[in-house]
Amino acid sequence: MSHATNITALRSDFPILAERVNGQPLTYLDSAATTQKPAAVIAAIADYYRHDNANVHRAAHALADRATAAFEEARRKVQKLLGAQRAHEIIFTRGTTESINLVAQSHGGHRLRAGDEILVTELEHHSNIVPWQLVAARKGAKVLAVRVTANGEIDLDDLDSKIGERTRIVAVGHASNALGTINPVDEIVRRAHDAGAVVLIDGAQATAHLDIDVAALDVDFYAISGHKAYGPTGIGALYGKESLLESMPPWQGGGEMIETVTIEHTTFNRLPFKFEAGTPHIAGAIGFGAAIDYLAAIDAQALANHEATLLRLVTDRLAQTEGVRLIGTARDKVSIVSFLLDGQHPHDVATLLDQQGVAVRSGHHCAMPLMQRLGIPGTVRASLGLYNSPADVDRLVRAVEKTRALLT
Ligand code: C6P
Repeated sequence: MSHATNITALRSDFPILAERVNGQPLTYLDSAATTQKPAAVIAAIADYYRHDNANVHRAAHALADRATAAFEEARRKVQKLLGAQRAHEIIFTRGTTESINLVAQSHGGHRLRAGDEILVTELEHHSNIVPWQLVAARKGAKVLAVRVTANGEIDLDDLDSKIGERTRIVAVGHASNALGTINPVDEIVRRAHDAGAVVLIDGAQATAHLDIDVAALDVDFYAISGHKAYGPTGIGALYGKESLLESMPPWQGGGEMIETVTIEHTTFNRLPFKFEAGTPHIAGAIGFGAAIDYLAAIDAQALANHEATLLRLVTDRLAQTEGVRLIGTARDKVSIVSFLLDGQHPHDVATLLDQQGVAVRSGHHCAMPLMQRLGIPGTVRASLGLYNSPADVDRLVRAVEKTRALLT
């Protein structure tokens, strides 16, 4: 298959980018919240509902066969995306949040004992903190956090000092949604395994930007969301090592996840269905599969170069803009830049940027412990996707300059 190398030309694959907002052309810089969807993904979802819609794994009729085949094909696409060895190690979920809750409730609920420790970091999204607090409270376990340095990197010395014989689970993001920091997950997996802990990686912000290979990483669990990687909302996946998934009890009961049911007793279905109670988001999985195909047709090196160039450009331009303070200057970053403008509240800045057609996110980015650590209420965050261009960076910088003039 030939791979698209002209990344700039791909912008026209995204119909929404032709929208105007507040009377201005749209400059979409909020891809870390959710990416826009290419026409191929929108078409795959519509085609499924037009031609193949039926429930999966249940009926003997032709449409049910087609829907089931398409759904299981999507699972194999996720398997390939993550580098998993077996398709049944991929569990479809609503997204990263649900994937982490599944592991916390099922694995954590089953294995944790009073006094055990779960290690997260100060960089984590709330989705990789709160599920652990819930299970820790239930089991008498403790959640500890590794410190983050002033430039937004995980302090590996602090990690070493906090991993101990009570550590059962280490849960860490692959890339930070608030600052863009790429974490040294291979090193973290190694150190956690040396201490006998299992490792979950929150891959929400990695999927669209980084190569993922769960087998090479030897990670135990990896959680992702389709909508952060050009797929639809409401669908995501959990990768889990077969041996761990086999040892875990189901976490939700219902149809699909059973083998036999009597009023007194149930035996459970095999993997992955044991963890997929109820009718799944079939169209979502198919749309996610189409997004994976879309990404796979792009030259990975060209895409990485495009995003690295944009990140350098936006970082340099903002650093040179009067009144701007960059937050998070790690060496390795995905294309996310966080900043503050003079003493202005991030929400005020984002509102004025929106009036100029520039969509960014502002606030704590669901990372309140990180904001507390950095001593700030929040940031303005510009996050870039494959469809962004130097012209978008230019519009952002001009809008920031104008905003500063308006506010000061
Ligand atoms: N971050 C952002 O604007 P869900 O909502 O389940 O698809 O993903 C949750 C999640 C988990 N981990 C990380 C690192 C994330 O970035 C997110 C979602 C969005 O940054 C919405 S809060």
